[in-house]
Amino acid sequence: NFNIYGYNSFASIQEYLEDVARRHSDIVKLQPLGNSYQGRTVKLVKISKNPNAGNPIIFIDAGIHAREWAAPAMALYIIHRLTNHPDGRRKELEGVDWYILPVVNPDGYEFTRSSKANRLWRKTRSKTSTNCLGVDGNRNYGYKWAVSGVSKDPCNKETYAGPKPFSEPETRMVRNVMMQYGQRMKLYVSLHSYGQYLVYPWGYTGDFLPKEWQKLDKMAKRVSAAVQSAGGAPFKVLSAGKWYAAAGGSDDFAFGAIGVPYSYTMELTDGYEFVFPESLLRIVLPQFYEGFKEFGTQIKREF
Ligand code: 0X9
Ligand code: ZN
Repeated sequence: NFNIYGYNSFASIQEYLEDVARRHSDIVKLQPLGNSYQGRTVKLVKISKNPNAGNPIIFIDAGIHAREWAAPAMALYIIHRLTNHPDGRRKELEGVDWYILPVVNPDGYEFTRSSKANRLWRKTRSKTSTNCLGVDGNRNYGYKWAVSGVSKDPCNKETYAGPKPFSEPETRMVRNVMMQYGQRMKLYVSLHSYGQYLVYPWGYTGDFLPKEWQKLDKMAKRVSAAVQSAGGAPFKVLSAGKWYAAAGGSDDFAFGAIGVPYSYTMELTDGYEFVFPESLLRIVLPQFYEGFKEFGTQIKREF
């Protein structure tokens, strides 16, 4: 019952991933990273034609925010396209390895699927106080943690930063991937929705930019142009902090703590806020995919 152009349950996503790994065992490996707070196993999908070549790695994650369903759908579509190339050549895999984590926060994701009343849940589902559940995973990373754009109140449903950096098993799993492969990681993209923004560090402040901002800006604009050429809506390209400052994001951690040279948060879709119609996925996912091909081309060219 898995539908690549649909919104799938976490269980059917897991089955799909196992199936892809079985059907394409020459290029796909699943690496279990650990368990979510409620015990769901989170798996990293590693796609490579030559895992021993030391190729640059593109790391994409999705679904840290529970309600942003377009993001896991995009991550899964990227896996689908990288493994089902029409002419069998898989140009995107030449000289670049793709590591994809389609659902970082499966507990939150399943909670948003469980009833209409829960559809707009954002955080994890950990018990953080006597009365309230959940931490905003994208305020929980340990770089400039909690210096801006966060709530310290566990009952805040949007931006509670957590009791300490990396309090959540979900953010620790992403951190561990970055620490394990960080030296080879040349691009990190965290998929979110909504609004068609492609933003780069710093996220914790809008007062200044990293010295490399022009390279970050240029690559993002090329990606946006590629999506537009495919008929998609362009992305607004700027630093995350100039959009609005918020600390503890995964993009700043990848860039500032790990040293990943290109790091982005990509806010997919526009016009429907968090509830993007399932029927439109078959239109937008292929358009966005052209942007990821462009990311691959740029990374191959530079590294
Ligand atoms: O606020 C966020 O976490 C992201 N937007 S969302 O609507 N998906 O919640 C933007 C994060 C941008 N990056 C940083 N502020 N570090
Ligand atoms: Zn988000």
